[in-house]
Amino acid sequence: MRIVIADLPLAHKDPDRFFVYPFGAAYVASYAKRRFPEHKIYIERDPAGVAERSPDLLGISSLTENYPLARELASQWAGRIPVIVGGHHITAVPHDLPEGALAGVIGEGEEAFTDLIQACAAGKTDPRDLREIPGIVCREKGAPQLTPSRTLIKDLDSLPFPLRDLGSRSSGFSFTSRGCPFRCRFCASTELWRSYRTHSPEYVQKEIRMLVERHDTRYIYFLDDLFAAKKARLARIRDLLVSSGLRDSLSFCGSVRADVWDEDLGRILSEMNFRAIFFGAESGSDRVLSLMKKGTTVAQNQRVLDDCKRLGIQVEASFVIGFPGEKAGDLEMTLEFIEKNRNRLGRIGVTPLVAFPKTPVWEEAIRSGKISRFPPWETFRLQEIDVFDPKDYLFLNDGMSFDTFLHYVDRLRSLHLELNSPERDR
Ligand code: B12
Ligand code: SF4
Repeated sequence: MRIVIADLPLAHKDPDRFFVYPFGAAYVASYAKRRFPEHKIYIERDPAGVAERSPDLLGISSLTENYPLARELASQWAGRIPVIVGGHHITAVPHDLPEGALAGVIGEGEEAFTDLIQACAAGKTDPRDLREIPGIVCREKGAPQLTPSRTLIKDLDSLPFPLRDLGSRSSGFSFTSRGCPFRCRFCASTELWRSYRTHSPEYVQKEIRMLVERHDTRYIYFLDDLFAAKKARLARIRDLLVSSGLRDSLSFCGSVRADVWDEDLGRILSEMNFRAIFFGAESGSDRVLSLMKKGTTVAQNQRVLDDCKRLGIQVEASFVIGFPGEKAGDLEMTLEFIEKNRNRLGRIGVTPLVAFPKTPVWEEAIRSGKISRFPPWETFRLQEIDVFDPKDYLFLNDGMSFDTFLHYVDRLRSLHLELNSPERDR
């Protein structure tokens, strides 16, 4: 069989400027390749390019914002070949399975996808044949039916490295853990990964060695939700990279949280050659951090910025604005926090809140009638403040008027432009 996994683009983003490795498709593909060496498996990033690959089975990887595109692609192929949808959106809203698609995979995709390939290869494409496969959704008599949920893969090291066949772009990214131990109220990661699991430091070292030897990688961006969740694991990764000499030709960036940060962690990252960290500072107001159930404080955020300045690690901090309950005074504090830390911040991200399906803020907006269960998904897009279009935005905040919010959007946009200017000396 020829199997194509389409990783869908975002309508409003230039795929060249915003390229990041499509790990969902890449893990699912490498797992299936190992189990079925007889099948040909391709990742396709251009929906129009799917036909050129003459697929016998089509997988589609999609988030919420690009789900309308997933539905369109599914409808082009459904009825001709089996179509299987995976990723964050179908996981959170399984009842939204496109008409004609054979199945949706809920959550972690490697095992369910291979079970489905096996069924399709054996000609078992009636939904009744698929009832025994855990962790999927199928349509029976037109209505989406879920099978029992699937247990998560216990040993992440049993997974092969993700397929890296996108030429020179295959390098530079790694995903070393699944999930996050925390539960911020706006985060859509929790629903998919359910718990926090990690690859061992030895697996991480092996993958980094492969990236260096095969792809001549010099800089690695860890895409984990929270790379720095466990200090002991990081210390071991650092030791392995130092003792093997790999550290000397590499630098890194990855995510931290202010409440896991301490002097020791800063030292470990610095010794590992971390050039930059990403962290969700989210707000300059403790009241809003508490509404978000972020579990961190402004003082902790400040400490990360102070320590990183001293250590020479660049900080890229992100902020969420418009959270339900946030007031004008809170946004004033966020502005002040950013202004005061101008010389400690690298680039910043400021995004108006989007309530992604199944997050606690989504559930609350459904309960209060502010969102319907099947809204137009294309409006569920995180808009950086520099391209923010108020026409498309669903404002969920009762704590201030939309006009007041827009006033702060303008002020924050100016700061954003200044701090993110390519001419700025960081
Ligand atoms: C790194 C990251 C980014 C990077 C790279 C994105 C990318 N292309 O991978 C950047 C910063 C660019 C980014 C941008 C965006 N991101 Co982002 N991102 C992440 C993050 C932290 C990790 C993504 C990743 O690499 N995962 C690793 C792989 C292995 O996981 P996976 O893709 O989910 O795949 C598994 C399953 O979903 C399933 N699966 C996936 N595809 C398929 C296909 C088939 C056929 C099958 C069977 C199964 C299957 O099996 C896979 C393996 O088990 C996640 C949070 C998270 N930890 O998942 C958020 C997350 C996915 N991003 C999110 C969002 C909203 C976005 C943006 C839309 C924001 C925006 N408008 O700019 C864009 C979309 C960009 C894009 N086209 O993908 C949300 C998605 C919520 C939602 N319901 O849509 C998340 C969950 C963040 C959050 N915590 O809320 N993101
Ligand atoms: S720390 Fe980050 S990844 Fe973890 S729950 Fe909060 S927002 Fe999500």
